[in-house]
Amino acid sequence: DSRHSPLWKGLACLWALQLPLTSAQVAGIEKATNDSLLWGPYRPNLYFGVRPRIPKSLMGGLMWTRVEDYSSVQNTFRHTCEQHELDGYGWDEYDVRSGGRQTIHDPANRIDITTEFIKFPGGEHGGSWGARIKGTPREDASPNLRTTVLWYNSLEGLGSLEVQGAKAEETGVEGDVVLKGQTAELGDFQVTITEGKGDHPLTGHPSYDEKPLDRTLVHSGQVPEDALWQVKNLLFAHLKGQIDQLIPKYGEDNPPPPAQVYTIQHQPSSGNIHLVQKVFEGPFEFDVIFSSGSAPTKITSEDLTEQIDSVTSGFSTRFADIFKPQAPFLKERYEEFSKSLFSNLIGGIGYFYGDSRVDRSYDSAYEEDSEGFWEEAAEARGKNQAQFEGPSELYTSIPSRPFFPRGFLWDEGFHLLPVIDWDADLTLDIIKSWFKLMDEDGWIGREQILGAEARSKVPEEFQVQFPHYANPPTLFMVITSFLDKLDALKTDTSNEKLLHEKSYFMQLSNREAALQYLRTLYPLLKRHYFWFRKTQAGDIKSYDREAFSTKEGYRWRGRTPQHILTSGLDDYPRAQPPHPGELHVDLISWMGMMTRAIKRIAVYLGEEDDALEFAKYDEAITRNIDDLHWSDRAKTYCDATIDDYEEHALVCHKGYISLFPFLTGLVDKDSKRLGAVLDLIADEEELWSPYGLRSLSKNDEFYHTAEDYWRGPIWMNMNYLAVSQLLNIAQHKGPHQTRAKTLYTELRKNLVNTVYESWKETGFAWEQYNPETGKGQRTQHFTGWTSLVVKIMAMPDLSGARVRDEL
Ligand code: 6A9
Repeated sequence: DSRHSPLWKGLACLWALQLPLTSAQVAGIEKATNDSLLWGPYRPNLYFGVRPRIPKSLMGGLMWTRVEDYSSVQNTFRHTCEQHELDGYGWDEYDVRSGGRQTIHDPANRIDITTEFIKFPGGEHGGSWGARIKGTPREDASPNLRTTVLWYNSLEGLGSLEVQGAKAEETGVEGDVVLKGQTAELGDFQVTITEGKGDHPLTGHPSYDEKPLDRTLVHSGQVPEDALWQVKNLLFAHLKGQIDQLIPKYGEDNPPPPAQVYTIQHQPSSGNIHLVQKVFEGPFEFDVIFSSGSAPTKITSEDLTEQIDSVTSGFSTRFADIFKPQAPFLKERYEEFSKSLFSNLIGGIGYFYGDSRVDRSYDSAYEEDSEGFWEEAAEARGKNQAQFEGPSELYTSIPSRPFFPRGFLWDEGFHLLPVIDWDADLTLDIIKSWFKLMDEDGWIGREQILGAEARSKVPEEFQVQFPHYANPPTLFMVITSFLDKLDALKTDTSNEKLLHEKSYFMQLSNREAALQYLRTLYPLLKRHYFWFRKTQAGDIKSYDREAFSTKEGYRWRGRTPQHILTSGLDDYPRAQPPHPGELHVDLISWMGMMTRAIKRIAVYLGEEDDALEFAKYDEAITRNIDDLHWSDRAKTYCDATIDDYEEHALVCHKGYISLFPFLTGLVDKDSKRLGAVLDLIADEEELWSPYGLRSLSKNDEFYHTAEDYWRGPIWMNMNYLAVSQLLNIAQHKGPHQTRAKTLYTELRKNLVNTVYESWKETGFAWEQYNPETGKGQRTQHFTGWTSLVVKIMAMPDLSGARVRDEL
């Protein structure tokens, strides 16, 4: 386990002494950090797919199906994650540095598959890894369940890959299959697909002599690079060719059994794709081992066995230290649940590379400054002025493996809040990756659909990104969390929790390294910040003088009458009809959060002039949130617009939007508005439900109407912000402390129960939860921000109960 290697130990000592590192030591740290992140299941759109963080390189993937009849195979051949075909799957345990275990429950194929993935550091090229693939027939499987399993490796870019030793004249490979390869980044390497364990069907059919199923079949090919990701189509085309030969040979009356029919032709050679097929009867197990040529030793199956145990126990200890669920969630089952959610979040991290579509026409309709602007903008979008840009790369976690296996900007800020507690260096790397996507103006695209494989999942009309459209700047919350950790370490070096985490906290454990990181990032953060200020500025001429003088008012660009997708709360009700003089209270709140974050970094870096400038904006934003957005009548924060009389009018739809100043930390514990905010939260006729806070008040005319996406259902990202703010108020003396404590305790319990109950019942985390029943709904296996319950469970119990009602 890399954490116990001498390098890590040495670093821990240096940390303890707080010695400044030499530049050679820093380089060593960086190499170790990068190396341990090179490989991973970074193709999260697949049930199991491995690749390095290299644009064009070696990829691997797994496919399987039951082969007991001729017809079902087409529908049960597993490769890409799809909704509603499995009874639950995902990582039970996963750590990006060392590996973990995934289980897949596949009822139609009557089998459970586990994929264990383990990393082995060493050598000059990012180390080696091993994967153990196991199949266990389910209870309803026939005793001789027949399963076809394929592992494939493909190679993009320069380099070579070829099968060692195997001959096309033979009927298949006995023993292990070995692929030898070489690329500039990976050096020389070898991939071994072991013979493994398990019985093979003895079909008795004459075709068996041609292809005895106790041999491993290998088919190598050379295909255009852009076809490589469509490996299942390639396979099906090839299988069809095989079937077309087999059936006439043996006649309709005596066809070979399906297990025989659905086999590839044994044709091992060199090429950019290699399919390796095994056919099993009953349970099975085999390993795929990638050995880096420059690593000191070759990895064996025994090494893999040993490491699987050590990684598992290491994970559990560390998990308990960092995320141990607090009362009332003390039963074992909550820890298992928490581990699974967190592992799926971190095991869902992917590396994406490819071109993307952007409309940089700067069409004048995109100024959105006239009445009816949304119609003109829609027309401009319809002109298809998008171009291909890039290719670019992105290292990110994703909202959902089956449905949205790609990067989403504002989702990522939420994903990284648990991740930074576990691995700060990883988190900082992901943030860097996102900021590398920023253009010269300071824009980052909301949805990152990189490459043809990613695009294949998105209807044409949603593929294009627009450089005047924003999305909430949640990455700044993560940077704030990083600063919190730096501060905590400075004042409390004995903090057990932080000490345990430190081996993954190079940037934290060395102040110089942290400063260097922030210094490099700071200009990018500034550019992004000023891009927001400029492009999303509101037109506040018509509002009152005081507010006007500071100009702090903001409007999301890209709205239509029914949607503001850019805000992230797609169909939440807003002013009608849209107006260019509209001001959005969620956006000014995000601007406030972002201003405070960047101000804090400026202070940290000694950028005093900047800090003063940001302090000015901070003050003005805080004031304008009240001046422009507080409704005395509705006793809540509201969007603003210009009404028929050309006057400032508030548009109040109570729900998440009304809470935004509070959710982003801008309502102080002593604020005279806080009481009303808590009233709204606590009111069962409005936002409070036994399952969490509703996105829209039950009393709102649009509650539960139309798409009903952000019009009532319960979302974990917003609830996480609410419960965090309640905790903050509950922990400090103030007029609302006691009430905040009660609300915090209840909300925390409700949220955890909701996600837990649905998970227990369905095997999945969900995109949102029904406000009437608490049931998970919309996207299944939504392991993105729903995983925030991991942090919610780890929050302190403030109930003060001495004898607890344990759940
Ligand atoms: C459209 C359909 C196969 C919608 O979690 C990602 C986003 C959030 O950022 C946003 O706040 N989700 C939320 O309102 C999902 C968006 C998916 C758009 C994909 C194409 C794919 O069809």
